[in-house]
Amino acid sequence: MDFKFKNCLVIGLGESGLSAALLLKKLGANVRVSDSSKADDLRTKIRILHNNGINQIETDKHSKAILDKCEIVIVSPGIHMDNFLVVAAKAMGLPVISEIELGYMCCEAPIIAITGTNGKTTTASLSASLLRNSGYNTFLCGNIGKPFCDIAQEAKKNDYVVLEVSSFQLLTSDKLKPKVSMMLNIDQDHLDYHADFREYYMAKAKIFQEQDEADFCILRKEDYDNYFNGMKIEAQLAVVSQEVTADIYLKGQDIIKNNKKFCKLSEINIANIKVAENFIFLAALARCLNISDDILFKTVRDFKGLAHRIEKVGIYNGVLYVNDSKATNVSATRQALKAIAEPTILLAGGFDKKTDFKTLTPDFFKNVKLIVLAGEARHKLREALEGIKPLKVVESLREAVIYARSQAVKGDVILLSPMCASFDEFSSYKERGETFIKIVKEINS
Ligand code: UMA
Repeated sequence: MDFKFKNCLVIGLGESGLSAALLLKKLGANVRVSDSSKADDLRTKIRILHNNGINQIETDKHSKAILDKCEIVIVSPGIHMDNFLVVAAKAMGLPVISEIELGYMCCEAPIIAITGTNGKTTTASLSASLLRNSGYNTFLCGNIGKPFCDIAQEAKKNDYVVLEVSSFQLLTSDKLKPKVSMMLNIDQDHLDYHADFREYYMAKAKIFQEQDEADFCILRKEDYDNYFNGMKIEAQLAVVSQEVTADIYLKGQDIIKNNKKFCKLSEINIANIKVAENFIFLAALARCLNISDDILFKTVRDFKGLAHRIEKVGIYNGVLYVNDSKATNVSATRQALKAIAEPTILLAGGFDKKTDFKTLTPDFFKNVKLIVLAGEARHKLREALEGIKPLKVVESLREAVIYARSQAVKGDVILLSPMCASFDEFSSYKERGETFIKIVKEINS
């Protein structure tokens, strides 16, 4: 699409909105921006827009007037589809596209797109390392934190873009055609944003809908059977699993590839990768791109793990503190609890995403000796978990850590793995994780 002189509206002036606006300006478009936050809160970003000659900026509200003569709308991922401006733009017949779709339109590099309820950031980071170790100039972006539009024009056709994509971003992406799509897993999440669970996983399915037979799609066998069987997937399909026979799968302690024993779990330094599924997907990606086993294993050996994802904070008085603030849904916490064998005090709660916690069983909390609940969702969680494990409800993360410390004995693990978003008390999971680390260090100093 030629954006020159096109009247484009960007909704939302967060990281994605700013990046989209600047890219559109470079492409010669007439850019306008609308954000419902106060101008004061957007000060720095507004200054950047002004410095780049973008002056039509609406703040404090969204008004229909901003759509006047508009030809295309670019939405930030956090904007709901029932947002007043989105609804009005659609009613006017205007195309409404995501920031990643805009990036895709302006990018000549092949894309490895990674989605799933959990493990996206770890698998995207590992995939970027795999490609770099194979000699490719590789850009890592998307939901991981760096907007695609930041690098879309910089990435050239012999490079690779590894794009972490959320369901929010996929919902308004109809053209995205990755060279390889990876759908790591599907579980309940973001039910406060999507109309229902089906809308959530169907948004995820957009990751492979434009692919053709020259592309690859890597999917978990169980997800394929449960959600996508019967859907047209034209890409070459690789199914993987931790439970059942597939192209690459886990059998006991062995990884099986093409019906042959490939390696042992212990050989892949699972302590750093933590979740076998991440490795299985990486091995499938290496297979699609003909990357050697040597490079695959080197990538895995060198991986140091990610901050806020089952991250060891330290051992104090024989108690290990683990920061898993990035676990903003139930299945992420499930993975963390599976990765920890020691008796665990779990710190949970935060901003509720309309999750049904009543489905959780004692089996889920097998090694857990106590659950300390804080945050907005604490009472909902208490009601759902009553009788499953001993519970303590407190008012803040700080109180939760202090109480957990008072109950822990040598050999225990205190795990922050909230099963909820952070927005009740913090601006992001990063801020929550950093606060947790600060409290742990303070009270143990
Ligand atoms: N806004 C409006 N109108 C509204 C709602 C919001 O104008 O009705 C404005 C806000 O005032 C704010 C801006 O929109 O100024 C925020 O936009 P945004 O929420 O889309 O956030 P960005 O800063 O653009 O960050 C987004 C992703 N955020 C979300 O999806 C919520 C980031 O993922 C991503 O890293 C970034 O783009 C770059 O691609 C974060 C995230 O929480 C990490 N993702 C969710 C997750 O991983 O669970 C999906």
